[in-house]
Amino acid sequence: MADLPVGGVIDVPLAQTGEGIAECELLKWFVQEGEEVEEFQPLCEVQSDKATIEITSRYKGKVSKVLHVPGNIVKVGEALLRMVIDENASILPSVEAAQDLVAQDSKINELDIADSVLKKEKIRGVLSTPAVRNFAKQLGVTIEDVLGTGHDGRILREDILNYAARKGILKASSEILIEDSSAKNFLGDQTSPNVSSAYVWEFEDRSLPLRGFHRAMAKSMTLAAKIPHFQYVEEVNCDALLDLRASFQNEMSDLGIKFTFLPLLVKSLSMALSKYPLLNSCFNEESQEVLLKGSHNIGIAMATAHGLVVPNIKKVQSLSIVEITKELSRLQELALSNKLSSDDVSGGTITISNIGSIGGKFGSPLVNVPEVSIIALGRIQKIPLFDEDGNLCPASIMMINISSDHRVLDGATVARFCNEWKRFIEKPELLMLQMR
Ligand code: CAO
Repeated sequence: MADLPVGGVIDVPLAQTGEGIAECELLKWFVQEGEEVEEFQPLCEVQSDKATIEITSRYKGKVSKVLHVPGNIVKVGEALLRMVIDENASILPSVEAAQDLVAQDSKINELDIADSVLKKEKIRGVLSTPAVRNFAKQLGVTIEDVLGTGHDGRILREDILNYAARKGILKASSEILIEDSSAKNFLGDQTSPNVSSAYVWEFEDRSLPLRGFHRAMAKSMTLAAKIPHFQYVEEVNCDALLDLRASFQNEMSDLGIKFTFLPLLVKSLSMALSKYPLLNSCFNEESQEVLLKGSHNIGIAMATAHGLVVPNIKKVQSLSIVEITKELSRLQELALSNKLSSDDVSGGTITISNIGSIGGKFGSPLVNVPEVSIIALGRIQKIPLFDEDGNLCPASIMMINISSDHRVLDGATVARFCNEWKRFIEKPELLMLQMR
């Protein structure tokens, strides 16, 4: 470790925020120049490819200069701010020391960060300002039901907006966020290009720097496009799924959960994966090895105002449908407020993109590297079909498109897997035979 100045000026670097993370976007400052700072006091919030992370101070001292503005991309090891440190300060790592730390302790650091983020996420409470409470009241939202994403679990205005949008009390939160002037600060001045609010009547060219998850998507899709893919498309009859969902809604209303089709699809997917583990694998190009993953960590693509993010539901093979529903809801809430932890978005083994919840017959996505399969679900649509006796009858049909890494999977394996999954979706009672 380099010599440490005591009672002097020190540049505080951006330490490693997770394995393989080279840079982060500075989202916001919690401190300003001239402010006295305690050890462990939050300094700023940054966003990596994987998660939003609060950076806390290792020092007691005074901020003499902030070196970046929100929106800047800061490299790991680069100075974030300058501080005049307290005479009695203990250990004060320098930039070089932080970089050493990066090399040696990235794994530990990542776990620490994931842990601290998780701890923060677990804090549920009714910490909020009167204005936010009033806002919740106006919308008819019970504030106790809302997960606070502010400091120490504080419930913010955008938490209320996201919750209301998710529960269908309001239109999509992203639309409101853009319209809402206080929320403009939340998203930054830069309106996300994939979020529409009103019609735009300005015809000047504009340059939009890629930030946050959008930047990560650009990187990961460029990588994925190099992989030889093949697509397998199938139609699935969802009549039984619709009945089952209606039955869950009616019979289990006391659970206070909104059931959608997705948890049923996720559970039946896991069941089919148990028979075809090759679809739940990762490919290591360097060693030319396929790693069959023991857990079914099923990723769900979520388009948010902050970009596309894919949190995953861990160990689906051992979760009940109620547990999957609750976990999906937790992940969706955190995704909308940009508060997913790196644990939530790491370790996925296969991905579902339910594009049909927005619209469209089918999509043809690219795999989420190093996974080898991604499944796009189209919109469930009622169409006329001939039954076995040749009579026309209505059926709720959904197109599924399985995109796979052709270096690992062949068409026959995917077709067999799809037949199995389709059987579970069309006759969900079969799930009971195998469920543990
Ligand atoms: N076809 C028809 N209806 C569908 C559907 C589908 N494929 N998927 C969902 N729905 C319905 C739901 O049942 C629900 O209906 P009700 O309001 O009548 O109950 C409604 O659409 C809204 O569902 P939802 O989106 O809130 O919930 P979900 O569990 O189905 O999906 C989530 C959760 C997080 C995947 C979803 O909210 C979301 O973000 N979807 C966007 C998908 C996306 O961004 N894909 C990425 C594309 S780029 O790879």
